[in-house]
Amino acid sequence: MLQFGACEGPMWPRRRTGRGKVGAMESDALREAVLAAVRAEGFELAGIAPAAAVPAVREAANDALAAGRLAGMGWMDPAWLERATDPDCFLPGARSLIVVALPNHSPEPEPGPAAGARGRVARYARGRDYHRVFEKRLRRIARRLREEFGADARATVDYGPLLERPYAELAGLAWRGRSTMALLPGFGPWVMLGVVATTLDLPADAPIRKSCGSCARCITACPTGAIAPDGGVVDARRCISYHTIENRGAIPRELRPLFGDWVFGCDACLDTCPVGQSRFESCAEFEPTGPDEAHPPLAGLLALTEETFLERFRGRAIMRAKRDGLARNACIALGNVGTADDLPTLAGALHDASPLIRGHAAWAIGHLANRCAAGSRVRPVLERALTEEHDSSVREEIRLALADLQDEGSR
Ligand code: B12
Ligand code: SF4
Ligand code: SF4
Repeated sequence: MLQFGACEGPMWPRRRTGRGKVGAMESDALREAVLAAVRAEGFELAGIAPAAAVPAVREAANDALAAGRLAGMGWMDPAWLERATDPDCFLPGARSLIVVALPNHSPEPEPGPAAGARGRVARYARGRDYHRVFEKRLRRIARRLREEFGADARATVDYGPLLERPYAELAGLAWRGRSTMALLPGFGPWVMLGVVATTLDLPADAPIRKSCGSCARCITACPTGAIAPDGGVVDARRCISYHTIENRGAIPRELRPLFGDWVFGCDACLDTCPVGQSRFESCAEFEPTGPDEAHPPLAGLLALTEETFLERFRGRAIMRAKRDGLARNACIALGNVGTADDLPTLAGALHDASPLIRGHAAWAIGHLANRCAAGSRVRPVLERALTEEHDSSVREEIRLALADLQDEGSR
């Protein structure tokens, strides 16, 4: 019985539909014609998976949800996970999933002029928003499948709901790494994924039979210990990527010192992966146009207003963090990698309109002052802020920062 209000309908096998005007075409010839249409849109990396439900993945995802490992991503409820693991819900009558990938390991830009402490943006988010990079091309493929192949078709990148990584495995494109990333031969984890579901019945690719073997580098490299000791599971509650992108509230205090300079996403488990270390060309649209997109000056992020945030990040994945989220992340990064010269910037952020920023600025002032032996210099700043602050959560942050503050003589 289907639960959680999932879509109704048979699981597998399903009815054959949509052969349309290519009904007589040999299936191998049909597959080649479809893949040619996919390649014509610039997707050299593509594979075909049967549009089958994946109940084992659903179960694992529901376990993650029940254990709290999906943190605050409330949209991933059991009904969402049910739909995201059954392509028939995404496209009724779906028979095949065309899974495509675009490489995103763009080269590091030349270092910019000295601009104080800089943060770090995950590679996938340095250029154009990947949703936009994929969407137009995927929609054009779906249109061709409808118009030229007489089939139904529907495209997605990310939002589906459709879990993309398990289908990349089934499409013979990738295998699953301990970091939970889909690893592509030659490219490792450095690809973004997209899917076109279609009612065409296309011969599927054979899954790649590979595993991480004895490697556990991503598990060791994760700064926050978010990957389970045996791998294969990420606990979003500890994941820097989750917190800097999806979390709209306060970042757990004990994790903040571990964030380093990350202000949007995190590549630590990808950077360390030995798969795909050979050089390859990345999709040009993922390349940053300058150093500030990869390593933005942190003071500049704290100075953003809602308007300047929109102006600067429109069309880029960073929009997802929103202005307050990005400024919160910048506070933490400044606390971790800034110098005593950044204390006035953080003191200014104690007057930000957002309590989220004021609270994180208080933490960052305390953390940075302890790092640079400037405790006695900032103590009066925090004490004054405490007398002026009305928000209880910010008052608590200031109190904790004061309690942790080390005066120079006490070091
Ligand atoms: C939500 C989400 C996140 C969340 C949660 C990720 C997570 N690991 O749970 C957060 C914000 C933390 C995140 C982070 C990142 N993400 Co993300 N994310 C997604 C999204 C939208 C849904 C994934 C999801 O539902 N996760 C929920 C958990 C439960 O699923 P899971 O870990 O993927 O797999 C579970 C089960 O499905 C099961 N499982 C998986 N495969 C199989 C197979 C079998 C046989 C079985 C039994 C079980 C099983 O094991 C896990 C159980 O815990 C997908 C896009 C999509 N629609 O699929 C992108 C996606 C997975 N993310 C992507 C990227 C690039 C990232 C980051 C690298 C971004 C960054 N640099 O900061 C990090 C990497 C973190 C990591 N190590 O996974 C890419 C991955 C590409 C690739 N090569 O794998 C995707 C596919 C987006 C895209 N369109 O390209 N992401
Ligand atoms: S993205 Fe960063 S924090 Fe999240 S699992 Fe990978 S290394 Fe750990
Ligand atoms: S770092 Fe090692 S264990 Fe982790 S995904 Fe890559 S190959 Fe697998």
